[in-house]
Amino acid sequence: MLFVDQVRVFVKAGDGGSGTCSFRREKYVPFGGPDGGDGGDGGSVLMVASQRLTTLLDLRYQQQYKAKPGWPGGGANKHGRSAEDVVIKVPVGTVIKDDASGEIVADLTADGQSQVVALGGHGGRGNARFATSTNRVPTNFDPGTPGEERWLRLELKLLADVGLVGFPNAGKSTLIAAISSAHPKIADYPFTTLTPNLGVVSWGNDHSFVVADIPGLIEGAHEGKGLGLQFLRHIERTSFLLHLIDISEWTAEDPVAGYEVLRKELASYDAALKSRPFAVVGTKLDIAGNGQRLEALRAYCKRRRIKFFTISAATREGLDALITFVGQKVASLRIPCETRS
Ligand SMILES: Nc1nc2c(ncn2[C@@H]2O[C@H](COP(=O)(O)OP(=O)(O)OP(=O)(O)O)[C@@H](O)[C@H]2O)c(=O)[nH]1
Ligand SMILES: [Mg+2]
Repeated sequence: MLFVDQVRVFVKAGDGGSGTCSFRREKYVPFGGPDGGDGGDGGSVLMVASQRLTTLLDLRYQQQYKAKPGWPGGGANKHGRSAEDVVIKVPVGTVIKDDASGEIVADLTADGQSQVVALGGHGGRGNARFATSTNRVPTNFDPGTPGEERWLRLELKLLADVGLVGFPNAGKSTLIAAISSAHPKIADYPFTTLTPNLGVVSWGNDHSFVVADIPGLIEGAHEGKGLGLQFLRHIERTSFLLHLIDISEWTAEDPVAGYEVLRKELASYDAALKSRPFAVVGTKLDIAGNGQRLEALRAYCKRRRIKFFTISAATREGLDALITFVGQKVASLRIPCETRS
């Protein structure tokens, strides 16, 4: 399925229905008073977050959403019917921005959360409402107010606790497949993963956290090389990062240099992401050979006091220790700052 995480849409709410000018006409009742009813309200446009959706794809196909206007008022004090709201479903994690000002209209982070993005116009008053003791035959009425309209920019930012960041082929998808029930594509060529995957990892008695596996980064990603940095958007909301570095003997790149490139690319995307808590994970321990590359990375991390793990998703060595550490870390980071001792 196509993964779309950015779209522009136009929303237009319905105008309010016009009030009516009318007078009571009945047999044997001369001089019937004003009886023009009010117009109905125009329909609003709403966005609702739904857990069932994982992409903004539908909104790429339909770009314009218009609600109907309210019905005009009628004679005999009949109020016009209000129009129905138009409801647009979006995935949980959708940030709605006003396209012109860039201002955030809403950030829908919970299933069922909704936001009115274009408010329907109010129905106008009919002439019956203008009658006073001094003006018993008013002919004025309100036309109804226009519905709001604007262009919106939607950005999907997945909700996950932990982000996996690494070069292509580092073993990110293999790790998420080994520790959660996610089934991403895994292969020994770069850029196997083209769209983010989420996996729920259970640990301890009844704890869990959500991991996001995103497409690999390469040197120069900030200049658009490879798939660029666009997918880092999906780990912006994470509280913890894991940098996966391939330490197997067949890999040509130097693991320490690779780590430094990763950090540099992260920093060019967003300084806040660079200061996020993280740990380094040496992957493919089962094929580490004489362990020279592994030891070089371990020594480097030790010197810089960076938490370092080694794992093999193939033999599951080191996975339990990693999961427990990350689980505890995520739990401590989830506690709001005020209550943290
Ligand atoms: N022997 C061994 N091979 C592994 C291990 N983890 C991953 N691999 C292999 O490494 C290759 C790349 O793994 P992926 O999980 O697809 O790598 P990725 O980081 O998701 O790569 P991209 O999606 O391209 O960014 C695959 O052939 C995996 O089978 C491991 O622990 N041991
Ligand atoms: Mg992958």
